[in-house]
Amino acid sequence: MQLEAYQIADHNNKLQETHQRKLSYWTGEVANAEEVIQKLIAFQIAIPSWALGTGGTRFGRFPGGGEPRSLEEKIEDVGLLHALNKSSGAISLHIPWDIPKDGEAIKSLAASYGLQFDAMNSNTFQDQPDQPLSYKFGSLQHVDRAVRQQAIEHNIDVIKHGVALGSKSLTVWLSDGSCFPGQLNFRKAFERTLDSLQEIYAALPDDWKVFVEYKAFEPNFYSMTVGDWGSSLLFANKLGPKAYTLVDLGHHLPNANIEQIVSLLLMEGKLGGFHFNDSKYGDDDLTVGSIRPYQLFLIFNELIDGMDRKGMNHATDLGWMIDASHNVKDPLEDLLQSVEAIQLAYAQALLVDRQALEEAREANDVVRAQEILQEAFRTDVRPLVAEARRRAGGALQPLSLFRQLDVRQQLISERGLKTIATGL
Ligand code: AOS
Ligand code: ZN
Ligand code: ZN
Ligand code: ZN
Repeated sequence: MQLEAYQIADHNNKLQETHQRKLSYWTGEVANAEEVIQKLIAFQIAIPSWALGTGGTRFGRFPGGGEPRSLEEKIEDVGLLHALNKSSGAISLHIPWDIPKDGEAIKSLAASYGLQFDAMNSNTFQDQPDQPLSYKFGSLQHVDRAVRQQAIEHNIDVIKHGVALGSKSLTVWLSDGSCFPGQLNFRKAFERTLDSLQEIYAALPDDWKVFVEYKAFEPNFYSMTVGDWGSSLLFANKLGPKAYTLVDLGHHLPNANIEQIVSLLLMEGKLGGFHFNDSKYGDDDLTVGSIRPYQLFLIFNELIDGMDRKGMNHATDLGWMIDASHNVKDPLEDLLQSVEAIQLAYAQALLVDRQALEEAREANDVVRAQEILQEAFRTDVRPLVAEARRRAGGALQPLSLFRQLDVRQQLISERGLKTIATGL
C-alpha cells in the first residue's frame, strides 16, 4: 500500500488549529525555534530491515500479521514510515537476510519512496545453510585461518552489494568471544580479528566508512572480543581513517555513562555511527526513549556539543540508525515512536544554552549547570517536531494517522496474517 498526499493533508487540516496554537506559544518561548525546526527537517534516521517484523526472543515469537515477506516489502514498509514522518529516509540492510536479486531494481524502488541505503550489515554470527565452515567458535577471531577467510570474504561480498545500492558504509558487529574462562587467548583473538578487519578494510571503497560495533556480552558470556568502546577504538585507530566506533545504546554494562563515551569518541574524531534503542537490563532493544529519556537527551547534548566543536553536520556526518525490535507491539508503530523519541531528544538538546552552561561549569556552579540542562529537557518540543514534519510533507501525528487509516489491516489483507519477516 502507499499513502496518498491528500490523506496526509486531510489529517493535518483537521489538526491545524490546535497545532498552530501550541506552536505559536512555543515559538514565542524558544529563542531558536526556527533553527530547531530546520535542523529537524534535515535529520534522517535509518530504519533497520530487521525491525520491520516482530522481533521475538529466544523463548518465542508472536508474529502480528502483514509482516514484510521480501526485501521489496521491507522497502515498502520504510516508505510508509517515511511518508508519515519524513524522517525515516533510509533503510539499513542485512546480508544474507536481504540479498537483492537485482540491485538496480531495488535501488530505484527505494528511490521511488525517497529512501537511501544506510550502512550495510554483515552476518558472521549465524551459520547459513549453504556455508562450508561453522562460526560456532567465532568468525574473524577464529583459530582456523580458513574460517577467518570465509568471514572476510562474506564482508567483502556485503560491501559489493552495498556499492551496487549506493550505500557508503559497512557495520561489523561480531558475536566473537568466549563463554568460559580459559577458552580463548584474548590477545590472539584480538590480533586475529585485527588481521581479518585489515583485509576487509583494504576492500573498502575510498568514500566508504567501516563501523566497528562493540557489545559487552551476549551471545558470549565470558568475553566479547569487541566488548567495549576501548577495544572498538583500538581497532578503529589501528585500521585507519575510514574506521570508526559505533555505539549501540544497549551494548554497555549496567549504568555505563554513555554520554561520556560519546563525548570522548567525538573528541577523538572516531565516533561513526549510532544504534538507538532503550533498555532496562541489557541489550533489550526496546523502543527508543521508553525507559530512560533523560539519558537519551544527555547523549544528544554531548553529540551536539562534540559535533559543533568539530564543525560537523548533524544530519550527514554520523550514521544514525534505530536498532530495536521486540515481541509485543506493531513494529511500524514502534518505529514511529522511536523516531519521534529521537527527534524530541535532539530538539531538546538543541535548546541547551551552551554558553551559560560553560560559564556555570567554569564557576563550579553545579546547581546552575543542572538547571540549564533540565530547563531544556523539560521544554515541550512536540509542537516543533510536528511542525518540522508538516513542513516536510509529513503528518502532524503519524501514529494517529497510521491507526486511523488502518494501515496494519491493509498490510494484512495484502500480505496475509501468517507472514514471517526474515531476520533475527
Ligand atoms: C547485535 O546485538 C547488534 O546490536 C547488531 O547491531 C544488530 O542488532 C545485529 O547485527 C542485527 O543483525
Ligand atoms: Zn546494534
Ligand atoms: Zn544489539
Ligand atoms: Zn540492541
